[in-house]
Amino acid sequence: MPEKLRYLTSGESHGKALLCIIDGICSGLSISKEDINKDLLRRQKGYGRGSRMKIESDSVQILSGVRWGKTLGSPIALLIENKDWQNWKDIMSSELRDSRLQTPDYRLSVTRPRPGHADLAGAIKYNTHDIRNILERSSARETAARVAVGAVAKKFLSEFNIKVISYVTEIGGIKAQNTEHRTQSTDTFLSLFKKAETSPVRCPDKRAEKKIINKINTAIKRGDSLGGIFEVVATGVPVGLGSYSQGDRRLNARLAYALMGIQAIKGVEIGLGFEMSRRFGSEVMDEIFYRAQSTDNLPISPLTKGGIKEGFSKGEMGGFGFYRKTNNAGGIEGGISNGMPIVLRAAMKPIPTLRTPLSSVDIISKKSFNAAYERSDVCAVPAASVIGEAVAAFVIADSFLEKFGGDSIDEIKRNYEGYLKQISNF
Ligand code: EPS
Repeated sequence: MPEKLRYLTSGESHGKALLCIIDGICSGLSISKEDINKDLLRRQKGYGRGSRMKIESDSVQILSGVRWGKTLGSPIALLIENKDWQNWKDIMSSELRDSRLQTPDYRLSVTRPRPGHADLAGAIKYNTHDIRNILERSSARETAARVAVGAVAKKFLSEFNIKVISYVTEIGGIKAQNTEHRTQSTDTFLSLFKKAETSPVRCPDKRAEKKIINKINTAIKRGDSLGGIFEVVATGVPVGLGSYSQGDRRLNARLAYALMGIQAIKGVEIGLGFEMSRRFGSEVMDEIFYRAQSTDNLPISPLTKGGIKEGFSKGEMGGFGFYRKTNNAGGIEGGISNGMPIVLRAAMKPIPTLRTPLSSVDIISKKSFNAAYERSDVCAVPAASVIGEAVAAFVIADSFLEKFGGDSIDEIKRNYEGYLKQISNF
């Protein structure tokens, strides 16, 4: 997969900290801890989160790659402490300090795999009879690090008026009614986002929000869990990111890959998605129109001079030149961004850690038992939607750099301005 930007995360759920290194961010980009912390906080919110979130208050330490508030062009290392580590110091110690741990003692091990988790497949694969060795890293705690990475990518994209936003469209089968937006503009997406930001379940529809909270309450009472669907939208993305030339260069493929890499994601759609397969071709293609230079006095974005009203994507109504009235394609045609908002949707399964007993088999005794666990999130779809923003922002920043790459933010801006000038004359 072509990459200008790379990152890796490390860290266990109850280990000392989460770490990540981002490689490939240009020099001269302003970045602060607050830019990252605000997304870390957004990820921790959401009605239905468990008691772990009362322990953690995620905050980033910037270990390298930034000096006096600006990136150096060198790798950026970020660290987020796990506050809960204090309660797990012995269990998660890297040292064999406790003599009881010198020889396998299954009383200290997790031997009961939870259905739906990585527990059993992971234990068999990594040849361990202590499932803790598996669940610590397969845990979604790791996503805090990815959100930190995404916040850096978003900061980079913001220099080019690109925003990556999200909201929840459905939880436990209850659908938001106002998110049918295939023909809607950037402004509508931004207003859905604004509503979601003040909703405890990131749902822009108040009536659905109420029903969703009731359903989560039912799940809490039952010791059960719920999944759902969220939408990630990128606005202001120029025409021309990604390519049809190879499968792994297709922007849609890269975005789907990134979203599917989030824990518990079971499906991804772009634009009208699966629904497209049910209709005639004439009903789903986004027809192309052209409007000559506008005479009205539209405020013009400095980065898109040559024809786009502020807040609109190139290719949308609101400026002049080529435009479409619909966006069934979700902003990507032939693996290339087409200037319309990029619309992605991901489905999250219900969290598999349940208080409700489910059948499983102990990996030591081989006896059946009914799994029941005390501490867990009941619904983490709102958090997943923030994580979706992060991974999508990273892919878009990477594709952007692939096209306009440079070593400093000024160089990239010059390259981008040149391209915008070129396409404004197309
Ligand atoms: C998770 C289980 C829970 C979640 C955790 C993900 O943690 P614990 O087992 O400590 O109660 O709270 O999510 C986070 C810690 C987080 O920061 O999102 C799991 O098994 O995936």
